[in-house]
Amino acid sequence: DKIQRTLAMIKPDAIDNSPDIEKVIMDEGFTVVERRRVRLTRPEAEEFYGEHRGKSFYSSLIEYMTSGEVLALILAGDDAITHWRKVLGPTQVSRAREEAPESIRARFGDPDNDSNNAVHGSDSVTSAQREIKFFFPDLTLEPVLTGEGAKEYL
Ligand code: DAT
Ligand code: MG
Repeated sequence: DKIQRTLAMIKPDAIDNSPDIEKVIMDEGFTVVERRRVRLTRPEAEEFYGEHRGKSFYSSLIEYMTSGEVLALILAGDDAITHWRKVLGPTQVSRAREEAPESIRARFGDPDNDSNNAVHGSDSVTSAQREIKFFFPDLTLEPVLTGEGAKEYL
């Protein structure tokens, strides 16, 4: 068990559902540390999803991610990175509906478009650090405190 921070993002197709999604965030026991609503430019979206450059879906993903505002949230909580990924559900909405019907992607994503899956979550400590810095470059975060004294997991 470790306190972590992770980067959550509500994507353009789900921004109108952000109150319902934020209710899930609260009910799951996350603390919202920071929030920012922003429209990504093309270069910003390309940087954020840089690991997918060259893939078949890359250009439509960038198109979609710049089509409207997103809501970026820093979430904190016990094992926040894994916990949030579990609450999201599988990447593919059609799969999420089969395997995790209560998940956010199953409830709010588009089963006919694999890019429009409503929400993002960091997949590791390294990507959480990078993605938090991407959306909140000016933020200096205090180390997360644990039972064994001050220790920064993220
Ligand atoms: P995740 O967001 O679950 O970490 P990922 O990192 O593999 O998934 O992909 C990033 C985003 O790209 C994903 O949320 C939606 C989009 N995407 C992934 N695979 C896709 C595909 N086969 N077709 C269209 N969009 C896709
Ligand atoms: Mg990913």
